[in-house]
Amino acid sequence: MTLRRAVCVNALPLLILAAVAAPAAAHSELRLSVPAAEAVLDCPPEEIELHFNEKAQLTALRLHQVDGAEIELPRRAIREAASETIALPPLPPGDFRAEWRILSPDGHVVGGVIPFRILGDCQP
Ligand SMILES: [Cu+2]
Repeated sequence: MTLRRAVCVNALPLLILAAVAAPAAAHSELRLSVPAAEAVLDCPPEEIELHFNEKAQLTALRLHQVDGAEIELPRRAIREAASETIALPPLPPGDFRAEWRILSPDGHVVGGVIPFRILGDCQP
């Protein structure tokens, strides 16, 4: 009896924490990207990989050269997937920002920016 009461009292703060954390944990998030945010690359990447914590729809991905034009990316079908790999055209050295947006299964839109730098063109 005493033991059971102690367990219940200890479980209460955990339950409150879980209730507070639930809304934030409900929507999808970016777990990993390649290139990573703030990456400094010797050579231009040939693709961008986005890995999410669950299946989500990548509804937008835009790539800009900082102080430059938007770089056109290949068209792709929007699907539900835990990761996406997007082929890139040849990129020059410089600073870039990849802006992504996903639609979570819970209906929330989540987005972010991955800034990265390319140092060289690595042409033979
Ligand atoms: Cu959500």
